[in-house]
Amino acid sequence: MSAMLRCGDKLLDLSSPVIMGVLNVTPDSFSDGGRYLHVDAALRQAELMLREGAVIIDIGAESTRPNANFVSEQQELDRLLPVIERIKQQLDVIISIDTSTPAVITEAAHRGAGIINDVRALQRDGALMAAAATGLPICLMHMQGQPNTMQQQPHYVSVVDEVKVFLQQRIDACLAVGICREQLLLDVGFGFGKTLSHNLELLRRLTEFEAFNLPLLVGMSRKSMLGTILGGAAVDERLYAGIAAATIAVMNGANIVRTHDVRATKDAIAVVSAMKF
Ligand code: 7PJ
Repeated sequence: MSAMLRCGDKLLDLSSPVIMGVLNVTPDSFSDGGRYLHVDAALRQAELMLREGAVIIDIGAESTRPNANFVSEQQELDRLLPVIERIKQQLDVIISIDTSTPAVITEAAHRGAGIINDVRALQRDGALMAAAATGLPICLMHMQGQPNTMQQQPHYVSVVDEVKVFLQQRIDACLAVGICREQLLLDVGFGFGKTLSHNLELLRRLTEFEAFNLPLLVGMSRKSMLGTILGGAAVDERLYAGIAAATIAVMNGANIVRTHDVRATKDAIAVVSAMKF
């Protein structure tokens, strides 16, 4: 795996693990919905995460929680583009865009986004071509099913094998449209069509995904898998469990940790880095 990733006009150093801070510009995200709808508030939150040690800010306008409202392409553009422009103007940070929508991929790249993060791994019509045209790094994430129904009855014969096969298929689809392998990042998609035991098996066996020789991104921050482990802890009671999960992920090979809790997660992974890298 290459230690340096070109993200538009910025370089991402992956020689040790880094933090991707989550910035939702949705009115209905499960943990911080509604708070950063306004551009100023979004900028302040990005600034805070940057000060706390985030290297990437991941901006999303579509909530993928079960029963989230559908977001149109226009709504996504309206929510995201002003925030991207403002952060790009004001802060020295890599902007990642959490989207599956081709027009959003294209417009975000024009405004200086550095990474495309797609929970649907570029499976929407036109997304592969749109992403290829940007030349930016792309995170391919595994999900079983669709966001509104994915947690109803997740089923796998072997979750690790099935996620590997899916990711390989999406890598091949990217290569077929001229995307370079070196542009790709992989994510097993914790919580996306997975039971607690599926999530735990993926976390325990995350090292196997190092065989792809591509950077691994993980996101478990505040997710319901942590709430379940804790016997029903609410979203705002999952911080310490999230730190433990992020620590294990980094010990098992994760290169980028996507989190709402930047400061705490950064300190935890610093311990792993000090030991390992
Ligand atoms: C993930 C994501 C994740 C990547 C979300 C939430 C749900 N992108 N976008 N990986 N999760 N790459 O934050 O709980 O796990 S949205």
